[in-house]
Amino acid sequence: MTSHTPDSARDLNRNVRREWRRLPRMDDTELDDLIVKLYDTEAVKFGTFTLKSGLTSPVYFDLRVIVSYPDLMSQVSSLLWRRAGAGGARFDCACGVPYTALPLATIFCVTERVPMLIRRKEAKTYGTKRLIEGLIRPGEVCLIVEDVVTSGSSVLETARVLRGEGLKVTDAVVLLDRGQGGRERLAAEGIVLHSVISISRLLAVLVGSGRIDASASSSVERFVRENQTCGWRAEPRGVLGYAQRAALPRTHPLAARLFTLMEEKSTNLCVSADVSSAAELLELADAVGPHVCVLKTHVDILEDFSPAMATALRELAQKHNFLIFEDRKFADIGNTVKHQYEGGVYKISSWAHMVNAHAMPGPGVVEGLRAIGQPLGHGCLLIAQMSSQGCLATAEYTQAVVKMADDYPDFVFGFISTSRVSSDPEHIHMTPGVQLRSGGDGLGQQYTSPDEVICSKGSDVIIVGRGILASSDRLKAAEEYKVAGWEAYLRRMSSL
Ligand code: S5P
Repeated sequence: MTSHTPDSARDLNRNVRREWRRLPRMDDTELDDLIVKLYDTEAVKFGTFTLKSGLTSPVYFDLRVIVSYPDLMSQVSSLLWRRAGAGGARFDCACGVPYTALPLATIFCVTERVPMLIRRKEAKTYGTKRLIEGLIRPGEVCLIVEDVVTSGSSVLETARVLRGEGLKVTDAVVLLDRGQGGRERLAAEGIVLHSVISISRLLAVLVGSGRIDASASSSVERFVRENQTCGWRAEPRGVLGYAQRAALPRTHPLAARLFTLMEEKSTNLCVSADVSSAAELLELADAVGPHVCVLKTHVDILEDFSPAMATALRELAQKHNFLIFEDRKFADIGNTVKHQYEGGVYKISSWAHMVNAHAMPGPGVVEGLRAIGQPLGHGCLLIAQMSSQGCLATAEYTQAVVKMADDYPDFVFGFISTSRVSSDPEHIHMTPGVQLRSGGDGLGQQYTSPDEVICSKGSDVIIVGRGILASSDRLKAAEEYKVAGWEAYLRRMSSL
């Protein structure tokens, strides 16, 4: 059903666009004040909540309550407007995602003189059977307004309906981004998400104002980290099997080799060879070699490292067709990591197919390593999340790591993470902190089962150390983990 936007409305839009530059900026105090008000009105609650998905969450957002606070409604809609403007959104009309964002969009549109559209949740069974109410002019750009974004699916649903009517959707503005992958999912569908409040800011302000304590804040951060929705479930390209991912044109050659050998050997197990003597390392590599895709080393734990040992390890990697991953966790300026990677006693770049790095120092760390490793055909994993309790990586940090990986496709081919953090199927995810039994080690390590890592978290490779090393029969234990990891992968593929 096509209608024409009256010329007067378009003129008003033009006026509105000119006004953007004159709008007062959002200052930090105003945002902090809003966050505290949201807490005080119980629009944000902390405790134990069962979500629609069945997940138990330490935080709950119920923005519906703010309709009872007119000042808050007005402040929120003004902030949404300013955020969209500051983010460079350009639009002809706006539509709120039903229902909570409807009144917000209404205030926003009336105050700023923007034509509004209303999306029906169900088409009427009589009359026009329209899904959208209001004047639709195909080709115009419609801004979507939302209260909270988790996976982005509500925004996408609204976008699909609007696009189905011939409208363009390029931007969405949201009061709160939970940092669980919605932004990436929307970006994949061509929609830029502008958020007024990020989860990390919300937590920092509530801790700072004494509303919540640091432990409530870290349990929310952990929840956010461990419940990323931008994984393989959300991204159809990510549901491909290992062999198909090996064949994608943008897959890094080392990742392609790894995906291929995983499929050939039916294994997604990486054994973490955290042993202290060269002889034990070589013996372990020879024993578990047929069952692993990657053997991970901490070369600085060895008491008797020698170049000859490194050569022998390379021969075993060749014999059993696995890759060697030196878990060096580089974290310095580019020039220093370059020397650490190439030189010193260990000369890591001469024998390890892959290494990993923290993104904390900024892109220089990748550039330093890449200068040495890329010409040798080596690759690097960035550490996006860690398995240890109290890990400081926030959702925003993890997203920044993913962005950094995207900038170096010829060297960075995946992540160390507790769950899938990139929806790009060319990226491989390797997850440590895996045991068949849950629990920890008393020093902060937290264990998750192979099934959860591969099926629920959407990761690709399980990294197992003491689950195998502490066993009296390491070979048998490795075989058990290999079967558990592979069966989880087959289940994941068959459940799609
Ligand atoms: O977040 C991390 C990242 C890594 S690489 N958590 C980890 O545990 N690791 C490494 O994985 C850690 O250094 C160790 O080598 C291995 C886990 O060993 P496990 O004995 O606890 O299985």
